[in-house]
Amino acid sequence: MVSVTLEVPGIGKYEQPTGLFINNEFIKGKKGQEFEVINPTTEKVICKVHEATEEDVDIAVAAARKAFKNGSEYRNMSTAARGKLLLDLATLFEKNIDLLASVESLDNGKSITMAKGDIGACIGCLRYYGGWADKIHGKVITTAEGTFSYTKREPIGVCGQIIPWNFPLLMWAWKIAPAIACGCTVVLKTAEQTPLGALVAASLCKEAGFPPGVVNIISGFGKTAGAAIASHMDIDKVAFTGSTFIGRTIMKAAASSNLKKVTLELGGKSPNIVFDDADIDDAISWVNFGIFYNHGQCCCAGSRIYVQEGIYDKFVQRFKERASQNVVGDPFDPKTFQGPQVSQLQYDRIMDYIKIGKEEGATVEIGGERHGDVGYFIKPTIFSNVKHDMKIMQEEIFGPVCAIAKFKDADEVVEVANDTLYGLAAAVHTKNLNTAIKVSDALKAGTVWVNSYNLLHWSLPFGGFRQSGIGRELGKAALDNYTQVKTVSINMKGAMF
Ligand code: TXE
Repeated sequence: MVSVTLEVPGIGKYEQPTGLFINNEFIKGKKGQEFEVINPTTEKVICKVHEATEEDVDIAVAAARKAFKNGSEYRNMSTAARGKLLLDLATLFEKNIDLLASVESLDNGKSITMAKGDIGACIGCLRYYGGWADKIHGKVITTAEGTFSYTKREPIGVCGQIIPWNFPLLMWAWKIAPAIACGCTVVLKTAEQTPLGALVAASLCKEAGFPPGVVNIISGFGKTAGAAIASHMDIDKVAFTGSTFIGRTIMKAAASSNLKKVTLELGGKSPNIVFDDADIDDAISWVNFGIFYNHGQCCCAGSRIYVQEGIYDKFVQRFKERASQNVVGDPFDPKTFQGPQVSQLQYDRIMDYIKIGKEEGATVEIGGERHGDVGYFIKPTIFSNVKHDMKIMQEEIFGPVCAIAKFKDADEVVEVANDTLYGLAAAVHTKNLNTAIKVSDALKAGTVWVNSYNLLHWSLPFGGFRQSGIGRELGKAALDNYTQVKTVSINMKGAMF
């Protein structure tokens, strides 16, 4: 195995795989290149991992294609046996929860408490899709006497999957689990910032008994390995989570190569709406969680906060007090709520937006600056007096920064909430059932939470309206992404013409 010995707080020494996971082995890349993985808390190098280039993508795709061939060990498995692979993998995640969570915190900077929550959600997702594997059916469709027609849901084939760095293991599970439930094989590229947890998880796939070539995990960069996946002629489907900009690139590459099927989960600028009649304490708690959870690095982050005029002043004051209490610091301290941003680049992007917000004339209620001297930490930042056309109200910041604005009534708030390119998520806080339903109906978003925020569940479809994406992940809906319908029509009446 290509690996290094690392030390993780709370775990001690462990063997971190660093190779490309192809055919159930950790191997070096063809060009022999490696890249550094940085600890965002200390800004120091954790280790180097092997880098996949175009040639390695070809090798991984060939392995996945071979595993997908009719008559292969994988294709000969019963659907229940395939489901059991995911169930066994879930059990191994459970056994290794401390290791997986610690590696995730080290690599990404998220607090250990949140990382454990992520692994719990991975386990739920793996089990959920393990349960689906033997329940994916077609239909019998009657058209006329003497004909017999049915549909089957067949696996799409070799799937390329490209994931981001904000939830490295959770995105891994969201992508791998439905693909395997449907009988596909996978070449997954992790984000260059956070390759470590996925490689540990890859070794658990082998331990769970996945046949070689079914799951292949490669570390590498977007412009090389990612682009090679998107334009590969022998990949049948690409699933991507990341920026809207790169989502568009991937769709173009898919269109100009082999028209592979595409699903995209992209950016957002989600509105979080608080009405006068909401329970103010609960609403503040959810608004705080909605934007500052995972350091604001959530595609569905509630970054635009609209508060009705009757409670606006009280809300801003109390929200400031609440957010100031969020513990920012060492991810391995169980009391920590917010760790560092993932990278220098993300830190710089966010600080740039903070500067722009100040220059545009918004008021910094709290934060607006770096936290500490080392690590990519940014203080929770709340802007008020934000106008609708300001950049900080329009563009995805992807950090612990939110903008608050006042509104008069439901019509006005729906209008501004919907005036965005995005449509991933939204929330409404009110005690009035009619308001909750009417406003949820009017909001253009793939998910609307009422009196909560960020409550995702593996059985609930998740994805974007408009430029927030194409297709839905999670729930039964994700099975559509990894299967295609075949119609078989049998004529039982002899020649007709
Ligand atoms: O994203 P990229 P970045 C948003 C967020 C953030 C911004 C930039 O606003 O500030 O995107 O983040 C791979 N062909 N989100 O630069 O570049 C890349 O290697 C194929 C929202 O990190 O989209 C990584 O694996 N792949 C988001 C993945 O795409 C390419 C999560 C995401 O990187 C590629 C992350 C290419 N040409 C960022 N270029 C969400 N929806 O949750 C890059 N990649």
